[in-house]
Amino acid sequence: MNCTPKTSVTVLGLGLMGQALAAAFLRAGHPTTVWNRTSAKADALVAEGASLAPSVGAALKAGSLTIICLTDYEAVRELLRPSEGELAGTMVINLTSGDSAQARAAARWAEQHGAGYLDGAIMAVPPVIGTPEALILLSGPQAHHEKHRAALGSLATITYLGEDPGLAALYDVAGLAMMWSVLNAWLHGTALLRTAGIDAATFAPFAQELATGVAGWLPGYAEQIDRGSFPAEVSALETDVRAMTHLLEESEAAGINAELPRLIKAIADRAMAAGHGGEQYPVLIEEFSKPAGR
Ligand code: FVH
Repeated sequence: MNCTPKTSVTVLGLGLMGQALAAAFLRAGHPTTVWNRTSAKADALVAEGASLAPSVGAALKAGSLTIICLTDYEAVRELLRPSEGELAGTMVINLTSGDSAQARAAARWAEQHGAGYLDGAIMAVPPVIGTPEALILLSGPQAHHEKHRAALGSLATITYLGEDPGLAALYDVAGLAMMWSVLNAWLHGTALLRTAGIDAATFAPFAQELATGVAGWLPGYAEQIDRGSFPAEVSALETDVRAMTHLLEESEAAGINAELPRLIKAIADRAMAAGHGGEQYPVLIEEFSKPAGR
């Protein structure tokens, strides 16, 4: 039997994700206090043993650790401002999605009010919270992370990224760029194949294998980017650009949306015009690292 005393926790915000977080704490045996603007969303958790705090201020004082998971940072501001006098001496971990500037501003604000603060990003859907499959990224003072990582381990696998409180949000949006780019590429390929009567389910396994293969190139390409040297070891950009023309022309001829191939080619064309045609694909990092068209 594990007799280690469990950290008392508070969860502010009981949307789909907040409810999953609170339920995972309860399952792991943490004394759990909850609060939500719409209090009925706490009913099932209270039935499972959570305590419902009568106010945000009381909720902040109830746990040695407060998790916040609301729609956005504007909601976090609206929620905490009236109770800012209660923040001193509390420890807040904000798992609300946002950007790095919002995370850094929230960290400064919490610090000014005497609260410890870590910012986090949840890379998981509610049903997997409480399992190692769920991933939570955290950033902010390392001492806070070390103190609270055991309790946070009841929610997910925790990856600590560093002292800059904006890092979790930055990784989060970088991950979103990956996710939507891969999905859009797959949707474009699916739309092309459907013009020949091939359905999405037939293309999906082929696309999956392709995506896995491309993912395997990343460490080598990352080395080139970090060295700032892009020798064409397997293919030159000018060869890729010829294939981009096939993609664009095929898409236009098929009468499907050609915005994605046009964008792909426009970025590569700029790198070609800047004299990088003989180098390898990751040389495009130079185009991705400045505003479009400069
Ligand atoms: N659900 C998911 O799959 C994900 C995946 C990864 C990241 N997230 C982020 O988690 C945040 C919350 O998401 P959610 O799915 O729990 O969202 P909702 O179910 O819509 O719940 C929103 C909660 O926020 C409360 N709220 C909104 N505005 C205010 C406010 N001004 N004052 C106080 N509370 C506010 C809302 O309260 P109520 O409407 O129930 O009264 C909910 O508790 C989000 O950042 C995702 O990006 C989710």
